[in-house]
Amino acid sequence: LLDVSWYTESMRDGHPVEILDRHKLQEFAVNDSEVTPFSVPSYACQRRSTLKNHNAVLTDSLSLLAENAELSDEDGRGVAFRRAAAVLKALPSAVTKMSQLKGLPCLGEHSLRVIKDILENGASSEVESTKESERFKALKVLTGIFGVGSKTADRWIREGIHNLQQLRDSGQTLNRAQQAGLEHYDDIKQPVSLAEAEAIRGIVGRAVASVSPEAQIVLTGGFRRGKLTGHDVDFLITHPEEGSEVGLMPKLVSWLESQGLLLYQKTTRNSYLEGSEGPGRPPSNIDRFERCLSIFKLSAGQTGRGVQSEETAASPSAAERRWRAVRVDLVVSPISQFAFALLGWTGSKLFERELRRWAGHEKGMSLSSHALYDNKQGRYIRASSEEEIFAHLGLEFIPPTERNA
Ligand code: DCT
Ligand code: MG
Repeated sequence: LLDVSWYTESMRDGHPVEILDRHKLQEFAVNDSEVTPFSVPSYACQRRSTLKNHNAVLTDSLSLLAENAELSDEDGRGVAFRRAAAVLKALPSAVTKMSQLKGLPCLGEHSLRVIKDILENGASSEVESTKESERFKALKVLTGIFGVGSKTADRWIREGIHNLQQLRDSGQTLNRAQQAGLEHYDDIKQPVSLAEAEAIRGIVGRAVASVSPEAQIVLTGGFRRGKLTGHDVDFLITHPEEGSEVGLMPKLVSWLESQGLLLYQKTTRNSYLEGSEGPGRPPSNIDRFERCLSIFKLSAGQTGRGVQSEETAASPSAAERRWRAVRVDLVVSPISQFAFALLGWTGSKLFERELRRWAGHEKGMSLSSHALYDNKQGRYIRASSEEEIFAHLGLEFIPPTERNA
């Protein structure tokens, strides 16, 4: 029914949020009547989360545990840590005492233990030992290769591969994405700057204009939320006339390839549309919503600020090469689904997950990056702007810069 990867994710999220009862909380609480507890709504999509974070030490620690859980295929634990970190990010000032956390949602026993450890000892022993663990370090390095997920990394680690050199020496068969990922590893692990994202926006914008003059392109992902760096650059492309977006992606990709701008690309048809012929989605919709995962070749001259990359023994620095590799995601959406696609691709990942959870649990609706379906009424709900979608969901509108949960 829905965009498959996101849907299964949100279904896994279906388990109830761990909220401590008063008795458990007492164990953690320092008895301090002067401290006013914070208060935040329980779903991240009900909160305004800017990039300002008064609790970075705590949220970095919880995010690291979330990352470790995700890399170990313990998604439930990962989500629990992500939700806890997001609650702390939303607080108006730094937490100094456990008693301030009384009554806050999404703070499970485990997260509270980590917070308490940091407040009392300056660091969490669990976070420190995770950081230092060989397994975590190996998982980070290997999944840092574009095209390598946690399952592949885990298999390699079990075969004794912990770093890039061991991988190169192992003779493992790599698919095309992984080969490109390994080749451009140093560039891809460098954050993409806003200037680089804007330069790529200009190039892709010109490419789109030349293959389909009326088509529109929007920068989505973290940069739309006001971030100054990202791990990639995300674009959403649409056409004002429904149906005219069909065939746009292959033309766009050919154009970019003919200019030598793509080091790697793989276009996939979105799984949501395959074989889906539900109401509001005629069979002719198939092929209309496509995604291209690419590695872009960005020349130094194109950003006007040079390229950022570190030199390694294996490859000459990006400065010497006068170009760097950048991960770029392109998505084409029909105009009828554009608002949903824009909302879905703006993120953050947790904000999206929480929107879907809110829709399902509180409103009996299914939200995806294509549509909103009312389960009770058995019908799709149309929307032509993000504002309308929030209104249909009974939520106050949260602008992109406040979706940094
Ligand atoms: N997205 C999502 N669920 C996923 C993957 C992606 O909801 N499983 C959405 C939210 C963000 C958007 O797609 C783009 O994804 P990323 O580029 O991974 O996230 P980002 O916020 O842009 O992060 P970064 O700034 O590091 O690129
Ligand atoms: Mg991104």
